[in-house]
Amino acid sequence: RPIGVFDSGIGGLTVVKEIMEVLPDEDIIYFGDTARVPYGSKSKETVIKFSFQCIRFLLEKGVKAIVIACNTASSAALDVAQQSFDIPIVGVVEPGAVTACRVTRTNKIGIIGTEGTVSSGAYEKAIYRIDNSVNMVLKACPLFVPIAEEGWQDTDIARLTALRYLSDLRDSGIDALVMACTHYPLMEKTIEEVMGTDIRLVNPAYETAKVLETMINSNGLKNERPRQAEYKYYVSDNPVKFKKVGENFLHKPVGWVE
Ligand code: DGN
Repeated sequence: RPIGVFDSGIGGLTVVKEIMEVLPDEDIIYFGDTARVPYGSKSKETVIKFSFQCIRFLLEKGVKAIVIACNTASSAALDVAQQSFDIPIVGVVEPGAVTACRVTRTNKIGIIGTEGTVSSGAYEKAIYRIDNSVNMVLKACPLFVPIAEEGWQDTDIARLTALRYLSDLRDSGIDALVMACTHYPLMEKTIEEVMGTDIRLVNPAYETAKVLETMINSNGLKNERPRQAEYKYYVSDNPVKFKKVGENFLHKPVGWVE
């Protein structure tokens, strides 16, 4: 049976990319709610409602586990989804928080995400649950999202935007920076150029794939008869655009989309 992954749109493909690398034998069914993106500006109740609809859609496809590959949806809906559905569900917030706490030496962590994620308090909650002595600096970098979707992540425009958003953060004493939005791993090189190599960039997409691997193995859900894995993508609007923009996120062609 496949692993189900959903996001508010296209960004979750950065998580799919990592899952493909960490769990190459697993089939994946992806749902991108492209008709209703962004979730970041919507109320918590609405994001929970949408997330439950995405989960039910994936359950109908027969998935064995679900990854909420969106920071906004993970922040709002992970806990209640875990209580409401009888299937393993993983989000992206916790794995990023755990890694940031593990790598920091100065005990000061930066977190960048959408307005919605930054104002939700979800990262503070997740990090304080691990270590309540950690200091955090949060910053919304909304323009990174359209820049990544435009494929401009390695351009002067990206560098100038990163400089504008991140200069204060760079000089704030943090030594780890969580890229807490699905689109930001595309900007990794540019962000690193601005932040310098002493600040460790944490990619929750990769960490989430590792958590998923552990969960799949410990629940006996691993695909025991490996063959060429199958990937299917469903979207609620505009599959043509999804296919075109998605390549930049997946680093390879997006195959079957409906
Ligand atoms: N997928 C969203 C996130 O990770 O927060 C970014 C896109 C959006 O909904 N604004």
